[in-house]
Amino acid sequence: MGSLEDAYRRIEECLVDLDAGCVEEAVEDALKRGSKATDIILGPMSRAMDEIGRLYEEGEYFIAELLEAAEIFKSIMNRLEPMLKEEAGGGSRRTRRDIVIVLGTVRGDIHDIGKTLVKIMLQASGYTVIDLGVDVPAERFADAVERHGARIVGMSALLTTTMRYMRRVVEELERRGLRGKVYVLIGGAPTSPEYAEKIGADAWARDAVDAVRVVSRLVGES
Ligand code: B1M
Repeated sequence: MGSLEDAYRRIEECLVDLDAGCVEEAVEDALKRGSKATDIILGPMSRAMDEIGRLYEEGEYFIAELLEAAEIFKSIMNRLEPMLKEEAGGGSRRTRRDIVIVLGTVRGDIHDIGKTLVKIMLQASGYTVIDLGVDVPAERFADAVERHGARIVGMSALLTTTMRYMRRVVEELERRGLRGKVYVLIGGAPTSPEYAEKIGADAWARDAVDAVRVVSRLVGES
């Protein structure tokens, strides 16, 4: 038996233990108990990744464990993707395909789980997302903005060392006379609203759900 809270606790524990089968079972259990997919991903799954990061810092886990955790996270994200999309799209089937968002993890950084979640949610909300992947240099961001006539550039960074590169992208957009044409949105654990302001970005989003809210505000739909 047990409650939804128990299922969430199990998801977190099983992911920290890197037990893929156990995570899958606990996720199915949480769904049966009525959980939203978004709550699973942004709740216990993300908390487990924070704990895994802490264990890495303490020298208990190594890169191999981080990679394993990332694989488990991605397989659950794939399993839940249709539900995540349904939840992000809500009842509205409004199409905003003409609004293009260029998205990527900045140069030097290969963390892609958070960025992929942001992509899933934005696509589900009807936007066209051009995903440039990871380790993206400023020139590629700017090229994509020009080529696709993007309204928004979304940058992700998970490292304190790579978040600095976001400023370089803003500068490249300025250099090409594009800065007035696009909004710049940033996100990722080490970033903050203050940091966004400091580097001349327009907005910061805490997570993938918040990113949808912020984009909608930027393009004047809410
Ligand atoms: Co790395 N790593 N990692 N890692 N890793 C962190 C980030 C770290 C915090 C772990 C730790 O020490 N506690 C630490 C960074 C320390 C720091 O700079 N402050 C770290 C380190 C040090 C490193 C390496 C340097 C280790 C090494 O090689 N010595 C190395 C760097 C590689 C590189 O990028 N050049 C490295 C490598 C890796 C792996 C490749 C092994 C793997 C990533 C695999 C992959 O992504 N495909 C990995 C992992 C898994 C992590 C942790 C454990 C988990 C990251 C994750 O996926 N979280 C991470 C610890 C942690 O995050 N607490 C850690 C889940 C995901 C859903 O959350 O990505 O935060 P997140 O995204 C959120 C929000 O941040 C936000 O929304 C998302 C959804 O809610 N968001 C946005 C993100 N982008 C957004 C964009 C937006 C809006 C919101 O708009 C555009």
